[in-house]
Amino acid sequence: MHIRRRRGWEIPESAATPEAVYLSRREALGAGIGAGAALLASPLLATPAAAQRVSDMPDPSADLYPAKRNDAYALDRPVTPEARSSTLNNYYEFSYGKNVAPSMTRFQRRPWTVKVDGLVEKPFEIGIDDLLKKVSLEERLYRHRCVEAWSMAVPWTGFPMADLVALAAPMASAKYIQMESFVDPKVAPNQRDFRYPWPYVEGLTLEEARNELAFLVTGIYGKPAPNQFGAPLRIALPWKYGFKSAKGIVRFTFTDKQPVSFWEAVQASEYGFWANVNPKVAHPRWSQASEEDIATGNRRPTLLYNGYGEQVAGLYKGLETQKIWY
Ligand SMILES: Nc1nc2c(c(=O)[nH]1)N[C@H]1C(S)=C(S)[C@@H](COP(=O)(O)O)O[C@H]1N2
Ligand SMILES: [Mo]
Repeated sequence: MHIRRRRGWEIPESAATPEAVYLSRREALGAGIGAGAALLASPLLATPAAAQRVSDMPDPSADLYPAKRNDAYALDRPVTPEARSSTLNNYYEFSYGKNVAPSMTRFQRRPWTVKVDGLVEKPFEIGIDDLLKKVSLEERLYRHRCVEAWSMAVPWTGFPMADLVALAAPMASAKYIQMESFVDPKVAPNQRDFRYPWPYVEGLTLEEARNELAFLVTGIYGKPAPNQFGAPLRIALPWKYGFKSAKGIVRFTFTDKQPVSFWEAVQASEYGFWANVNPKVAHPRWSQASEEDIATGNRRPTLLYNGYGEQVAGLYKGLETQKIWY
């Protein structure tokens, strides 16, 4: 049996509860005896091998790619190869491990409806392809930093979150946006794990959502995003830890109350609302002073706001002394 050293980030965010530690250990030890039985029982996998899996269906928005690159967002490091970034993901609805794609065989990217509600002039629901007609896609090179102290750099395709805020026409009383991921336990096996408060929820202040960096992502590497990256709609907030960047988003609720995020609900002592990247504030389980590049394994010092201070520092004026980083 091939045994290798576990790296720090392989004791993942999902280990935030003792139950999850037990579960992942059982998964590792059990070598999938239970999982094997589940596969046999699965009607989807019992279909002829020639039948196309729903998760492999072509994306109807493929013609929109590649989108023009916006050169305002440059990198200080090479782009992470897709072979690496697409096999080291966090998507707990599907897997508590990092190789998520194989657990997504039942995921379907269409139909996909996005709901905009709460403190807005006219709440609405819109299909993802109609939403794509109302915005224009561009490509941006962004760094991405997980609180587990690993990082990558990728070419996302998407549109500014500010454009969605404009479509929503928030009322003056709206101060925050809550983002919700999809719920479908038939598709996402871990949503049957009632120890977690599904759906995955994240939140931003309205001011953060309007910041130029807040980017709603539909694609990566010049094509529609593969499922494990959070297709067909996720967000990228490169100055915050990765857990703020919800995947598989189906709802944006404008509110006057600070949203309680998924991880905050699980373990408030470890995860807070702001989650701005800060090398000086250690997470209880991970120093944030440096990070490991998932492509090269090299470590580099972590930068305040993940190096995006020029764009976002102004959002936090006067808050620096608060313990706001988790
Ligand atoms: N719905 C949902 N969104 C999620 C997560 C998740 O488990 N579920 N994980 C988060 C975490 S912890 C990180 S680091 C990023 C990972 O994004 P990537 O797999 O594209 O690198 O997605 C975030 N968004
Ligand atoms: Mo993360």
